[in-house]
Amino acid sequence: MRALLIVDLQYDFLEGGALAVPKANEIIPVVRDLMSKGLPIFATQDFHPAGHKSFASQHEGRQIGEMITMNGMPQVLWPDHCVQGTHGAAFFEDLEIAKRAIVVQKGKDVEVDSYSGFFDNGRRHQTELDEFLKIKNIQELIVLGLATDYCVKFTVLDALSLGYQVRVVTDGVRAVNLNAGDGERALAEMATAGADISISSEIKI
Ligand code: VGL
Ligand code: ZN
Repeated sequence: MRALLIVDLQYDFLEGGALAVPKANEIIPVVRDLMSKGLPIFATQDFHPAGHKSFASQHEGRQIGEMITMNGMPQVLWPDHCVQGTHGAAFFEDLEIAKRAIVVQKGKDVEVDSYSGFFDNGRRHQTELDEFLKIKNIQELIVLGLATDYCVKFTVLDALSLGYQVRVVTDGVRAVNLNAGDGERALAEMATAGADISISSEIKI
């Protein structure tokens, strides 16, 4: 059984948001179209407590976009974003994701970041996503959302490692591109790990 997996389609990653991903709003019609096909829909939501340690604001003298070591792991420092209870953390309303999708929240531990919808970055804790997919007998995921080089990439790599078949929709994702080419490199990495990379028009449902 196939399902859509929509990654972090939240106001803070869209145009005008705190961590706006370039051209993010271009994916909205693609997501809308695929959501109309009758597939089961799952969605991840980046959902940080205020003062999350991935925020540059919590590290004196550090800048947004800088790389630090946090709990022994490399960590990019982000602007404050997707803070629980704020508008920026909400899903893009028009698509009615909260109503139509099974939602899994991540990034709720103040000490550790969580790009993947399945595990935190230290792979110490697992979310409910794998369990929810198994309950619905899903083996194949069609993945869209934000951002290609962070949450999409790590969600896809974990999905593959858990044995799911994965298709990434190129016109349904956009990258932060802190370094030029990060998005393209992320897609190449996902393909090498076994993901199919397709434009939405090639996906027949
Ligand atoms: C994301 C950076 C920080 C993402 C989330 O959704 O790709 N990126 N938090
Ligand atoms: Zn985040």
